[in-house]
Amino acid sequence: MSTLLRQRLETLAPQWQQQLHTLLSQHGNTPIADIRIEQVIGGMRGVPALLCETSLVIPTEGLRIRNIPITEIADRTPEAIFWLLCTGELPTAEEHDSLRQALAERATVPEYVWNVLHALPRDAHPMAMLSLGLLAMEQESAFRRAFEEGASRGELWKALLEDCLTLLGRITTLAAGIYRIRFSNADPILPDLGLDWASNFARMLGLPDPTGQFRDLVRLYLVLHSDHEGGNVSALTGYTVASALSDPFYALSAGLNGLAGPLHGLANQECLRFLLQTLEALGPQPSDDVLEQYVWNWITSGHVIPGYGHAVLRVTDPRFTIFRQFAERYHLQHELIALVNQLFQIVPRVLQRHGKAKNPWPNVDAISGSLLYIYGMREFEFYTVMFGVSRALGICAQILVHRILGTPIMRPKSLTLQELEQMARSTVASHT
Ligand code: HAX
Repeated sequence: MSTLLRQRLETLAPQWQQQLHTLLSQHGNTPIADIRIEQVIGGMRGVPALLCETSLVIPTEGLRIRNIPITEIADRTPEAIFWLLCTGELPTAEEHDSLRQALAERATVPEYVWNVLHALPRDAHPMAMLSLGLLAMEQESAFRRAFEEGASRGELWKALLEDCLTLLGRITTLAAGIYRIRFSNADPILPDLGLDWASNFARMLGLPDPTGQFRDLVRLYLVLHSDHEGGNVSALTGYTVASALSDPFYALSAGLNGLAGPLHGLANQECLRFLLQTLEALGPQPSDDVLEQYVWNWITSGHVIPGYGHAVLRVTDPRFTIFRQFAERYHLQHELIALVNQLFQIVPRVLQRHGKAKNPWPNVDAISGSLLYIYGMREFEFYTVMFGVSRALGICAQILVHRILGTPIMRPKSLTLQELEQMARSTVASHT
């Protein structure tokens, strides 16, 4: 057990609970928003209806983790980010090392999990393998055991933290093992308990990395994808499942199932497919005019441009910019990076001309897959697993904070189309 993280949270928990209690007792009935019918039907877009302490996405700026812009902490380790997500503070060196050690101690994946994965069809999707591998370990849940043994509601978060550390400790070994089983028919590489989370993950993937640049990319990747406030499909799913007091194994597995959708985490896989198809169709270094026409044809034939647009962001995703800076720093000369940069000049203009997408700018997926590809990870069905390993940090931190705050089971009110029509009529009548 990372006693330091638990100790810090034991100090912070009463302060957060008091803050929540005061807000509810003073303003519990204060309305904060009107909701339009198009929002009810449109995936609750823009409805401020969720509590999320770990991060927020400012439409005109991008991700902030615990109110720190991602651009200021992109050089940190995933351990530091997880500590920050959970506590709202960056860890001291001692705290950081205790968390690193706690994750390393838990990095061994039990044999029965590998047996489950080996029993799957050869062409199982790596995301299905990841989700299943996590779920297979559910019977080890400390949270479920604590609940069954009658732990008080106020104490449950401690067992939940224990599960989160188990899940995070193991997920890198599991994901790297899936990469090797699925694509090379090779055995998983055992974790090196002396390494940090990202270095171990990079090492267990087994790709050649003579310069250490791939390890640096993996570390950055794990930091940048860790959290994106509470309303995205994976975080919201994880939170919803955990709100029923289903344990973190269920919640994380469910959240990652949502990440596996092409409009969400699978977009990086789709994005790379799009880039490679474009290169195949047009050859390297197409002219701007040729590329613009190609993009236009792509959109007008009913496809989306993967890696562009966002439900919340209205500017270039800073995580895209950070990845571009990584490519510049390491002088990556590759036709994919050239195409990513050329598309960045062209796609926003085309999307604006097309006139549908509310945000014509690139999101993180517009480049992330290209970097993995250049460093030798060519199996783009695996890219969402990379994303999932990172997003596990955010999902775990979010459900942990919710359990500390003791928020109740999720239960928004749903409405039928007929009820909405009636509500619309009575609102219109009251205004005339
Ligand atoms: N290319 C073409 N059309 C696009 C588009 C794109 N990149 N982005 C949005 N549009 C279209 C939508 O399909 C929609 O068309 P319809 O009205 O015909 O359905 C219209 O523009 C309005 O959409 P929006 O309000 O701007 O966007 P949404 O909030 O509905 O959806 C998405 C946001 C990210 C799903 C969307 O922009 C998209 O499909 N982008 C491509 C896929 C992608 O990059 N997904 C990853 C997003 C980041 C993420 O979650 N990563 O995990």
